[in-house]
Amino acid sequence: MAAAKLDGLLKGKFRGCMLGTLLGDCLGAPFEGEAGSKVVVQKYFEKIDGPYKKSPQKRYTDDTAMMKSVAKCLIDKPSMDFKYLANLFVKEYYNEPRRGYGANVVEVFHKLRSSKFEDVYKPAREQFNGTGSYGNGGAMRMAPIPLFFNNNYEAMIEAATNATRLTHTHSIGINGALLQAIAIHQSLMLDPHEKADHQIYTKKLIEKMKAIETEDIHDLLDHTPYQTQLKKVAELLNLETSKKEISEDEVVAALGNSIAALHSVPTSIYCYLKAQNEIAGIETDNPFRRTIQYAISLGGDTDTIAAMAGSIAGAHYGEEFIGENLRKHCEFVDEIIEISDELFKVTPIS
Ligand code: RVK
Ligand code: MG
Ligand code: MG
Repeated sequence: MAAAKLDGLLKGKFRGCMLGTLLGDCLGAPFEGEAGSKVVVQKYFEKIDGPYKKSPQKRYTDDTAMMKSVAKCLIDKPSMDFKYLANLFVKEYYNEPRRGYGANVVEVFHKLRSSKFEDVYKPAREQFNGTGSYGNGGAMRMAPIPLFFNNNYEAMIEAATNATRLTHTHSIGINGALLQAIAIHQSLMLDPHEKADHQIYTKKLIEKMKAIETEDIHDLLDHTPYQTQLKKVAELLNLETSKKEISEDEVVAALGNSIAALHSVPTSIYCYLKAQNEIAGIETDNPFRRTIQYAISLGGDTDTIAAMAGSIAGAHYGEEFIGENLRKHCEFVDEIIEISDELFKVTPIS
């Protein structure tokens, strides 16, 4: 393909991925903590994806707020200055504290500020009696990192690890963020008009997690928990290929829908892969909408699971698959496109 065309394709994928986080977050947030219902969520999407009626825009939450800081850090300091990133997270939080942050992470921000950012990794390390947070807060803000480091896998892993360690030091929290980065990286390489082969896609993820899950995890019996979850993702998708319908309850029982990274990052990957095909009860031809609509239908941590699934789907399909109607209902769309274009501008393209 000609270089200019490839350039345009990648720019659209940057926008798609960043918008994927924003739209999943804004549209999923009203359902956070609920039990999940395909019927209710289908009606909700019919309204917002139907003829436009002016209504208050849905607000983004901590997921987008923190992703914004990761992007700004890469734009201002492309060599990645993690002290600067910690400052951006804290500044963002104190500017707008009511964005639905996790309880633990707020304590980390207080400690970072009161210690004057002396050792930016120390406050997170001290949380939960020294085990650190296993929440999905590292994973939810990942999008800009695999975009910026799309040409350098090793540098992506290092940056994703350090960007997460500022708030999450439990290996479940860190490895969940790495898995999210790897999934976005994989989807970025796909043709927007072709489906990913779910068997190949999950096999590649499992291989990559094999190189990452090498240490014992003190409070878990299974020391390769992400590989275990990814195998379940593959099994569920295989069952569906052989025409067995899997209910939302079965998905939640197998993969989870909680704030824990282990029980939300593999779930998001499943939502994205499953939503490449039609899903009973989800009436749309658009695979991006289907991804976030299905993610929200699972209930639980809806803003974050939809944001993570949305950013993986957006990296695959690009912004042309993200409809105008959905965009109009979310705040900050124009700003995210601007940030995404700035990120694209500073990204080394070989
Ligand atoms: C509110 C015990 C632990 C733990 C550990 C639990 C926003 C705690 C976003 C903690 C995302 C919560 C989400 C979240 C992102 C974590 N032992 N419990 N070792 N580690 N927890 O505070 O940024 O929605 O109950 O670090 O990961 O939309 O409060 O925040 O859904 O997980 O929060 O962990 O949260 P935090 P986060
Ligand atoms: Mg949130
Ligand atoms: Mg959430």
